[in-house]
Amino acid sequence: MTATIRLTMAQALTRFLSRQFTQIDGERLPIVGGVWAIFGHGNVAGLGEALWHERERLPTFRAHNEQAMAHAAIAYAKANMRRRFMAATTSIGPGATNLVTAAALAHVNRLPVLLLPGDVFANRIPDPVLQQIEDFGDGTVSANDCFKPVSRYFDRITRPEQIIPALQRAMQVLTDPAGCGPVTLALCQDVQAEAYDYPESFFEERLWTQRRPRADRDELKAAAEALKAAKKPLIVAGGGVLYSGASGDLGRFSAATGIPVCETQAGKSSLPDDNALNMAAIGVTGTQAANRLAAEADLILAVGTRLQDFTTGSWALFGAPGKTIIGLNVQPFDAGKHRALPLVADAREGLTDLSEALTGWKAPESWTAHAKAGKADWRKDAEKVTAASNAALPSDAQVIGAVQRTLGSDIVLLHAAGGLPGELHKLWQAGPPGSYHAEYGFSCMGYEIAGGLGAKMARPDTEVVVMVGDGSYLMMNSEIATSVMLGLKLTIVLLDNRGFGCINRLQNATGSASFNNLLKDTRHETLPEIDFVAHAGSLGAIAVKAASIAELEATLAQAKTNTRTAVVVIDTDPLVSTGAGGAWWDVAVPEVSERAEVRAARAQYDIERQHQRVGE
Ligand SMILES: Cc1ncc(C[n+]2csc(CCOP(=O)(O)OP(=O)(O)O)c2C)c(N)n1
Ligand SMILES: [Mg+2]
Repeated sequence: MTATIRLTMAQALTRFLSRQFTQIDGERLPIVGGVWAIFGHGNVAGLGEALWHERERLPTFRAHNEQAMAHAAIAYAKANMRRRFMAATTSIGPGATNLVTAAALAHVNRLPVLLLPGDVFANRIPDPVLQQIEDFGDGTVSANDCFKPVSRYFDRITRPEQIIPALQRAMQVLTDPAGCGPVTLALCQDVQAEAYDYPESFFEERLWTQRRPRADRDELKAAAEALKAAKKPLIVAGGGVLYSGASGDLGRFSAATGIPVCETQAGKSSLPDDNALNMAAIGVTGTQAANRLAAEADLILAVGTRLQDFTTGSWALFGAPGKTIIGLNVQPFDAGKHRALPLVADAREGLTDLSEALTGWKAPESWTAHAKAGKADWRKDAEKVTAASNAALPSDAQVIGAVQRTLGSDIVLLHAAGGLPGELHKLWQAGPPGSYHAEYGFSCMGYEIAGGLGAKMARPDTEVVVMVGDGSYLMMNSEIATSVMLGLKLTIVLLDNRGFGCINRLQNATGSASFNNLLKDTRHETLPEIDFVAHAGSLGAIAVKAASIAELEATLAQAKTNTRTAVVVIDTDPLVSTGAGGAWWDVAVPEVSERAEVRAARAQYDIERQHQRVGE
């Protein structure tokens, strides 16, 4: 007879989760860092009760917004290099649908998060319950069907025993380096409370280790041969390098072969910025050093990258005719993009095998020297734009310089949307792996502060510095209060340029008039004068305004000694961005318009599009 234990489905779920472990640097740790919860009908009675029982082994955290709590969970997983994750539970209806954007964010960024929205009654007896959407033609549809396209694995639990296979499947997805992403288990309200005799074996402790697939021999041979034939090889390092823990291997591979490395947003900090062969940012927001190599390279070894448009300059950046791409990626879907020679493997394993296959081979010295000279030139350009200034309205770049000078590189610098990602990708001098945390797969306004909270939970001993624009801040700031409540200190630098500066610049660059982006260009009775210091202070932060770059540096130096979340506000210029570096980005300009500026922009657009490689 199998030993069983009678539990509700929700109790079985929390008991199972609290018995899953991971191992990081020899330390055995719970793989689930905790559960974010906002209760309502649909989760308070069932899952809420179960979480209370398990509160010592599986901590529950309360936030102020469901999307924000999922952002925190996602940032936690990212800062843990996907080795640990968190769950988020909500009521049915609006609580659940508030999670959908975050699910999409995790999906795009290939990050693990377990979403547990409440769902309508499986027995349908009290229908329609509060917040039930009621599809006229399909009795199986609920608001949670919105999660299907943005979950790697979606399931609706309509019987208590279904949680047994569902949780095992969920763990496979959450721990698989290739298929990793959000898992949504929609938990019918009545089923959460229903009891079942679960086998005790289901709750045995389990240790999850990182899977590291090795390359197929033929793919490895083809990749090594292509590399040996290359005269101008270039490595593009993506987030997969960091998640694989392959930074050291990448540095050694680059040093041994003389192949320069450039980094995507997710891959930045794969190598420290002071490595002379690290060309740093590539693509639309890239450095001149990286992008001129990309234009000339005859071989691109793309490691752990999705090759999104910001990396490939909308596929106009890699200009050498007949170039070869090698896609070293744990996910075959990515490895074969743009007709690449696929090398399906874990980044660390793949680089180790390539190193062995290339023993004694080096890229031509002139190419390596060309790269190093470009990097040195770029540093001079970057120093100029980030230097201290006493401009009344400093640029984002000058603020970045001040943050870097005061706080150094050995912090977690976190950002997501607005003009900052472009400036930081180019200009931030990253330190150790993971010191640069960009959410630029979805570039979701409102990720920043909640994300900072999750990163701090993952790295409590590291200073977490969030850089955020006024637009993103206004979209989602409530987790400042949570950070104060939990004693998790963040340093938030808020750049107030009174509107959506980067979109206004994009609007102008595509020939349109300034319209509906900067606050002054919106329909208004009164121009809002938002007092961010008073606002952040009201949420419990130590809030200060810096009137200049010098004041910003002094305030940040002071903030280092704080133990409470600090928000430092500085007014910035909405019209300035860094001209050096960068590459074309495909943003479709109207083909007909009454505006001459739009027609001119379209003519230029048609010229630029000719550089796009189609079908390569
Ligand atoms: C949720 C969400 N809505 C809209 C956008 C499109 N968008 C990208 S940046 C931006 C403006 C951001 O404003 P702010 O945070 O002040 O940064 P700034 O552009 O001024 O540097 C907008 C609207 C987005 N990325 N995310
Ligand atoms: Mg702004």
